[in-house]
Amino acid sequence: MDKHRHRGNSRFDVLSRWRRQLDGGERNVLALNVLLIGDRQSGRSSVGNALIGGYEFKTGPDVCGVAMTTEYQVLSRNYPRYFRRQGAESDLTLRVVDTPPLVPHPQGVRELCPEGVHVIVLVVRVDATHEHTHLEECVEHLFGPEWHGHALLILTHADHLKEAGLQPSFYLSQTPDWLSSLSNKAVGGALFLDNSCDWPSLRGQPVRERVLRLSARNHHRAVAVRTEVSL
Ligand SMILES: Nc1nc2c(ncn2[C@@H]2O[C@H](COP(=O)(O)OP(=O)(O)OP(=O)(O)O)[C@@H](O)[C@H]2O)c(=O)[nH]1
Ligand SMILES: [Mg+2]
Repeated sequence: MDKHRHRGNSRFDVLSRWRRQLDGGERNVLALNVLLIGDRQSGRSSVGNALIGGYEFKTGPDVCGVAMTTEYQVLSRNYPRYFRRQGAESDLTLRVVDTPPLVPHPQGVRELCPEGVHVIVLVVRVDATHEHTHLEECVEHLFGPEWHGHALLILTHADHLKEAGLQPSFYLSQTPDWLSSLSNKAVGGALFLDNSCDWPSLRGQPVRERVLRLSARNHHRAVAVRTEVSL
């Protein structure tokens, strides 16, 4: 096997994500696949909207226990001249994949992201941590232990924390074992998000920055969804 290949990635794949554009000057484009995973009503679609800086992902309360999001949805957003790399300006294109609650089907994710996922966003509500969501088992099933290096934990409904006068650091020190485990294993760390305020483009800024930083840490290598053979 080619020693540079790693779960569907090769140097060629990595380089091919950097392409040239000719719209008044050449610049690079980095395209990242971002997968949202979380329990019903965790705030996944709202996090998706923050990432794309819009309202295209449908959000709202569940109806009679049925999630608002029942099918996969992919939305892309290009951020022109978002960062500099090796002295050149680069666009950032985020391909955000919203999923039905928990247990996304490996085949579904593979079809939407055949080249793999760069960043896995685990979405948990700060006020729903008493419900053990088995999020870790779910992400481990999809990606194997490699998920750690690609995961970012987003704790939504941070406004409820503010209202209760709780500091994020105190909150994290008091979380149940399943959430501490997620937060310790996710290399991208934990980020608190209040989706009830500001424009999505504004509140999405720190999320996009974390996504980019985490992906850069992995040299923009994607993690592939496990197949039956790799299990
Ligand atoms: N107060 C507050 N409400 C939020 C926050 N994030 C999401 N919501 C609301 O919570 C509800 C669920 O948010 P969604 O983003 O639709 O959650 P979801 O996980 O995609 O939901 P399903 O697709 O039904 O599983 C919506 O009414 C949102 O407006 C937040 O940070 N604070
Ligand atoms: Mg949704």
